[in-house]
Amino acid sequence: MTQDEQKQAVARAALQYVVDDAIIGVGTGSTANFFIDELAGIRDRIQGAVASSDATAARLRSHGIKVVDLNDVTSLPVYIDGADEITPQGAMIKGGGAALTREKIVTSAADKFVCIADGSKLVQTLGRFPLPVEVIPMAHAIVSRKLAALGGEPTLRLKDGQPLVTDNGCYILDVAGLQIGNPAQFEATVNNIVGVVTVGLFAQRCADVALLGSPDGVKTLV
Ligand code: ABF
Repeated sequence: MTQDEQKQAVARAALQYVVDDAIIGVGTGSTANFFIDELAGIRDRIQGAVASSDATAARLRSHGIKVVDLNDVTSLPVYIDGADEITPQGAMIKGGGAALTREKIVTSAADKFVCIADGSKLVQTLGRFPLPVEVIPMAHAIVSRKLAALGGEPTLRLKDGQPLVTDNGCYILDVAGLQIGNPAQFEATVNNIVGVVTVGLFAQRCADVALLGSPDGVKTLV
């Protein structure tokens, strides 16, 4: 199976976790987009979806799926989203799609986090993918220095030559050169740096289920 075929297969497999008559959380990225396209086929079974980005909200609406404000729900039975890296224990690096803050917020409201990813995302140790860190614009230089002091190689994410601005009006530092042996501890450390909005480590709250593509089908982890 190609990478896209794996993404489509795990997106289709994730439909089994959709709860009838519920409002569900939906993530961001190409794999999440495959899921949204599959969800369209059963859109009458759900009441709507909370989106983790403006891009996801637009795609949901294009399929006639009602987009619900997170402030209008008390909890979500399930959140389905991709990842940039995931360990066999379900700890993830997320944020390659610049939606890490809203993804983490929606994750926090979900009873069950179902991660969907092609097999290339499975790693034993997180860090080969540069760790995204969303920061308040005025603090990107000082946070960058503090991340370098932790052993990272931070780079300000650019778009068309200018700092990329997230849906929340913030910047992103991508931190290369890390081997994150204790993801939950490193998540707490980076969270405590003043000026950091969100670190793209999902380890204090891992995926509850991981559907991973492989050359011979979908494997369920965690
Ligand atoms: C999103 O899924 C992001 O956190 C992450 O960057 C992305 C993975 O992208 P893709 O599914 O396109 O590989 O949740």
